[in-house]
This record gives sequence, C-alpha cells and structure tokens, in this order.
Amino acid sequence: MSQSHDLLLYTAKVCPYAHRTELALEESGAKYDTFQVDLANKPEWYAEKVNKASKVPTLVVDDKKPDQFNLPESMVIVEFVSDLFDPVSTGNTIHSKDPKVRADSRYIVERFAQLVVGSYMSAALKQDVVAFNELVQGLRTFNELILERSSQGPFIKGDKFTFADIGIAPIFGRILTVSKTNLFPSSADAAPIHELLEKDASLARVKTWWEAVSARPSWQKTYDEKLIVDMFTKRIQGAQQQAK
Ligand SMILES: N[C@@H](CCC(=O)N[C@@H](CS)C(=O)NCC(=O)O)C(=O)O
Repeated sequence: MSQSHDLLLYTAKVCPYAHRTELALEESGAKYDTFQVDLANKPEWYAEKVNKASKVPTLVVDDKKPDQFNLPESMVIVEFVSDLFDPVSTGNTIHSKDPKVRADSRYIVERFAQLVVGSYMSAALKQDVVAFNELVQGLRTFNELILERSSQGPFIKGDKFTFADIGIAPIFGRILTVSKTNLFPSSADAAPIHELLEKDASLARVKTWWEAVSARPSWQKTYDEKLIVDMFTKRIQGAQQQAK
C-alpha cells in the first residue's frame, strides 16, 4: 500500500488518549513521525500552532503543505486513521463499515469511560476507597458488556482487534499498572484489581480480552510500563502528600 499523506503525531507516552492513536497507527501499518510533548512543560507554540485546546494527541496531516490540517481528539483520529488505511496491511479492519457495529463500538468506548474513568481517578489521586469499590464494580459491568457482545472474543467485538479495543485498552492498561504498583487504596470489599483479574469469575471475560490485547505487537511497541510506573508514582504520591 502506498501512503499518500505525511503524518505527524503530537503525543505523550503517559497519556492514554494519545496512546489510542499510536495503537491505531501501528495497527494500520502507517508510516508516521512523532513529537513527544512534555505535558509538564509544553512548548509555548503548541496551543497556538498545533491544538487550540493545548492537549495531546493531535495528528497533523500533510505537515507544512498547503492542505495541512490538524486533527485533535483521540477517537476522531482513530476513526480518521481507519478511514485512511482500512483494510489495513494486517488484513484487519479497525472500524467496521457496518453502521450498527460502528455505533456499538463508539457506545462501548463511551460506556467504559462512564463506568470507570471517574472512579479510577478518584481512587488513585484521592485514595478514595468508595471510588475504588465503584471502579471494581465498573469493571465487572464492563465484563458483562463484552460477554454480551462476544462470549469467546478474545476481543470486544469478536476475533478482531478493533476501534472498541483501541478506545479502552490504554485506560485499562494504566489501571492494571497502578494496581500492580500498589497505588490504589486497599479495600475490605475487594482484592487488588490485578489479583481479581487472575481469579475472579466476574472478570473472566476481561482477563481473556486483556491477554489478547497485551500480546499484540502494537501494544508491546507502544506501552512503556516503566515510564508509566515512574510518572504515576510521582503524581499519585504527590497528590497523597497534598491531601495530608
Ligand atoms: N478528549 C481528549 C482528551 C485529551 C487529553 O485530556 N489529553 C491530556 C493528556 S492525557 C492533555 O493533553 N492535557 C493537557 C495538559 O496536560 O496540559 C482526547 O480524547 O483526545
């Protein structure tokens, strides 16, 4: 496949939203350059020249050409990448052409965020045990949702790694890393999430899903767990100190 657009991704390894776009580009076999944005010290030109909201990710299409355009918002970028490259070089299709599958994939990414993101942040940054229990419950509900869509998977919509997996995996991966690093509060009602994932029947479908996602070359190439551990340890311990 010849690639007709130059692509430059403004990204940050720490950011789960930027991570989605790296996964989509890798899965597509796209050629792209990256610019790592230090979120603690963003270049002063970034907001003006790249992304008015001053956030990562941003995909610059045809950088410095007359028809250059800058695309913000992770799932918009994932969709754009799938429109440019599907069916991808791996034979996979990131985003189905079927309107029902497309809509349900968007829904499940949105529902996962509703179920999990707020409680994850509060559990980690505020050491809020109630939020931690809500997070575990949210993951159990997610297990049911993906079981309803495909009992065997291993991916959310069946045997292919697609839009829904890309939308959710970077957030789930970070939750697991925070758990393994013992940065969540301990709860009398639930074991640590990485232990529950191994043994709890109510997360069995999530376990199957996660094993398949984390084995993908695109995941292994784009997830720098050591960096996440270092950055999250500083951030979460900093937030804990401030709360004292
Ligand atoms: N809805 C956006 C969220 C992007 C976002 O919140 N990115 C964060 C990093 S994870 C960011 O760039 N924040 C600005 C900052 O930290 O200054 C998306 O999905 O792309």
